[in-house]
Amino acid sequence: MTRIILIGAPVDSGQRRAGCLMGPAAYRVAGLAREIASEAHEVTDAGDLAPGPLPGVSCANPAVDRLPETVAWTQTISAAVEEALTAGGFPIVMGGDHSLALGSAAGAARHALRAGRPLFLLWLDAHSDFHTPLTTTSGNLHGTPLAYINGRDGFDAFPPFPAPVPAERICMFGIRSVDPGEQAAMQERDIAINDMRVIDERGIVAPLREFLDRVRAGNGLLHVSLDVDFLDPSIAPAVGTTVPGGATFREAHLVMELLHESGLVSSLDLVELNPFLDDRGMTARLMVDLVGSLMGKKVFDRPTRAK
Ligand code: HAR
Ligand code: MN
Ligand code: MN
Ligand code: MN
Repeated sequence: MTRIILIGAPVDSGQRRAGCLMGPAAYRVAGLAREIASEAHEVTDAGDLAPGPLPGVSCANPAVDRLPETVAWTQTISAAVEEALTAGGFPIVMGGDHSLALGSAAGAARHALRAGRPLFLLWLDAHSDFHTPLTTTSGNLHGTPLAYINGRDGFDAFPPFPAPVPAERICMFGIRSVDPGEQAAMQERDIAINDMRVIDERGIVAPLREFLDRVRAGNGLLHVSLDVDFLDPSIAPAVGTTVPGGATFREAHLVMELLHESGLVSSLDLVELNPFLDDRGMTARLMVDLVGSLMGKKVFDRPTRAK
């Protein structure tokens, strides 16, 4: 049994379409706590966070939108995630847009640093989110968290990332939208990029097992960041940045089932759900079902055989 701590993070400063701030409420309505409890885990809902006072920060790139608000959220979320992990819990951050991962990953990194263990990152997303505040042309900071986590320059307005995660410990799945500025930076680094082409050719299991083997061998902690747009828009319409050709229902569940079996995941983000764009709650419900699989739900409990 794991002690799950739900943390509401109604962040919407990382992008310009209103609605992500309703995300935590939608997860509650869709029964996230119930789903987790039904897999015999203890679950506490810590309620919703609020950002602290706005810091007086600015950025050389005039396109950047709502920087002070995003920095304030980063500090609040980082502290909450670190506290949950230190208390022996498994934090699930209910977003909110993907800029919340600037904070959740920082909190996980600070905890890992103190535990003397390496942090690994699994990024499930249509987008690579590898911009810095200096390279983004949209100015939407939800496109930047992975660059912050990897320790790229350009984040002077933010608290320094505690123990940046090297490329070899980062793995992306579902990628099908990369901006030219991100492309160049990613090509210089040894990140495992399982874009949709790789998933089409190899399936999702082999590349995921390769990554999980590395996490296990390194005795690592694993932070998983699940962006709604990882999923194909036909099954998950409630997101502002849909990209066709995403993960199928079964591919997504399979990822969660393998993650459960691995026992390696230590914290999770659920990001980019915009309930205002949903179709009768289908996306919120699918996200809740995916968490169910991560918590150990299966159709048939097979007797364990020697492998
Ligand atoms: N790369 C684009 C930008 O920087 C789109 C980023 C969209 N990001 C998310 N999260 N929706 O993955 O604006
Ligand atoms: Mn994202
Ligand atoms: Mn995305
Ligand atoms: Mn279980």
